[in-house]
Amino acid sequence: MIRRRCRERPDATRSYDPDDRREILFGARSVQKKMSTAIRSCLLALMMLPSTLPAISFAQVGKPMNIVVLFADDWRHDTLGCAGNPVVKTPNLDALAREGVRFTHNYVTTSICGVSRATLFTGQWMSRHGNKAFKAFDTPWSETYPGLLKENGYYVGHVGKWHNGTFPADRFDFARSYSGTHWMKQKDGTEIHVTQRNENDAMDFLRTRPSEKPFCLTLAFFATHAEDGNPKQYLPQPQSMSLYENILVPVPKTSTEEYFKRLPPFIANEKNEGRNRWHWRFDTPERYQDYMKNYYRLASEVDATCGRVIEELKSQGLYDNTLVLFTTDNGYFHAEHGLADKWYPHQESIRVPLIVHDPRMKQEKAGQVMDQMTLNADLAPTILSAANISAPVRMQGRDFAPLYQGKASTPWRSEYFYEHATIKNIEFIPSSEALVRKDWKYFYWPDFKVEQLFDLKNDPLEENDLASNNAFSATLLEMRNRFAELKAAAK
Ligand SMILES: [Ca+2]
Repeated sequence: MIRRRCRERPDATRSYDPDDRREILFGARSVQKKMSTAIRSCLLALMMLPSTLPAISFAQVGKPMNIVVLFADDWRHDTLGCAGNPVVKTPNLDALAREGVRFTHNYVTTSICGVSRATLFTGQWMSRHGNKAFKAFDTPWSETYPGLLKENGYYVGHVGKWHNGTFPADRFDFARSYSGTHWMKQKDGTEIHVTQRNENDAMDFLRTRPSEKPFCLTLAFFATHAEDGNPKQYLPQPQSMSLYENILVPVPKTSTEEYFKRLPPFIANEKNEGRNRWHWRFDTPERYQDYMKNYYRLASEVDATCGRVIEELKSQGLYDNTLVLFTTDNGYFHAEHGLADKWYPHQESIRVPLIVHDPRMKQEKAGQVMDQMTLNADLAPTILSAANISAPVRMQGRDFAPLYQGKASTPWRSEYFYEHATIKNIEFIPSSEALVRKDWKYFYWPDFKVEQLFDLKNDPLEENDLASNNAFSATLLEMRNRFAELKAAAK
C-alpha cells in the first residue's frame, strides 16, 4: 500500500512565507521518504518477477496517478478563450477547464524562460535554485519532480524546450529536447513545425511507454515564444493562416507613447530591450495586427496539440487516472506600457494560465474558476503530492490540490515575493523585484534603487505610481518592510 503523505504545515495559520520552515520536519519526512522508496522498490521487484506468477500492478496497490504537464511558452493569463480573450480560440483548453478547474490568479516568481522552468522543476525561487537566466540550476536532481518520480518507479519523459543549460537526457527515460526555431529540418530534408514535432514526440512517449508503470510527461512547447533572430518573429503553420484573418485585434489602452513615458526613465528609453522588441512587433497599427494574429495562431496550434494529447489519454483509458496541468513559463506584454515580451513585475508579465484536470476532484466541482494566488513554485509539490511522494524540505511552493478538493478552509497565501536578475546590463534588462498582492503591488528596481507602488484594486492596469504620494506613505512603508522579509526568506 502506497502511503498518503503528511501535509501538516507549521505555517498553516499565517500568510505565506517562501521559507516555510519545513526544515523542522526534516527528520520525520526523511524517514517517511525512505519507507516510501523501500515500498516502491519492493513493488518494482515484484513486478519484474517471471510472468508465470500472477501479475501485480501499481493499479492493484493503489493505482498511482499519471502526470502530464502541458507547458507553453511566453503565454499570458488571458490568452485563452475561457479567460475572456475576444480573439484567440482555445477550444481544447477551454474544455479542459470545464472538466477541471482554472485558476485566475496564477503567477510566476520570475518572468523569464530559463528561471521559471528551473522553478517548475525544483519548486524553488530563483534565490534558492540559483539559475538567474539560462544556466543549470544548483538544486540536486534528486530534489526535482522528474528526479523524484523516476526514483519512485515512474516512467519519466521530457519533450521540447529545456533552457536550463545542457539538457540532461540521461536523467529521463524518454528525452527529446529542442527549441529556438518554429520550423526545423528533418533527416529526410523536409521541414516540420516545432509544435507538430512536440506533438509527434508526445504521442511516441504515450504509445511506447511501458504499460505497467505510472508515467510523467512534461511537454514543453516552444510556441508561442518568438523566433528571436527572425524578422517575422511568429511563424505559424499554413493551415492556421485563415484564423483571425478578418478580425481586428483590440489595442491595449496602455500601449500609447504617453503610458510608455510614465515608466521609470531607465525603462522608458530606446535602449531597453522591451522597447526594442516593441518596435520589432508592434510599432505601427498594421504591424500590431499582423504580429498579434500570428502569435494567436501559434497559441491555437498549441491548443490543438493539447487536445490531441488529451484525446490520446482518453483513447488509452488513462484520462481518469491522469493529473493534467496546463500552464506557461511567463506572461507577455502585448504592447502594454509601450513594451513587448516580459521580465518586469507588471501584471501582463507575471500572470500566467493554470488549468488542472485532477481525477481526485469531485464531479460537481468540475468547471470551477478559482482566484487563490497560486505560483509556478507550487507545481512541483503539487505533482509530487499527487504521486504520494513527500516534497523535499527545500522545496518552497505548496500543493494546491486541497484548494479544489473541497477543503475550502485551507489557509492560503495572500502575497508573494517576485524577483528577476539583470540580463546583459542595466540598460538592456534591469533587475526588478516586487511584493505582489491582489490589491496592491510594491515594485523595487535594485539597479536604480527606485520604488513604485500601485493600487491594483482601483488601478488594475498599473497606470498611476503612488510611491511619491504622501497619502499612501503608510502603505508604502508596510509593503517595503514585508517585501524585505519575504526577500530574505526566499533564499
Ligand atoms: Ca518563456
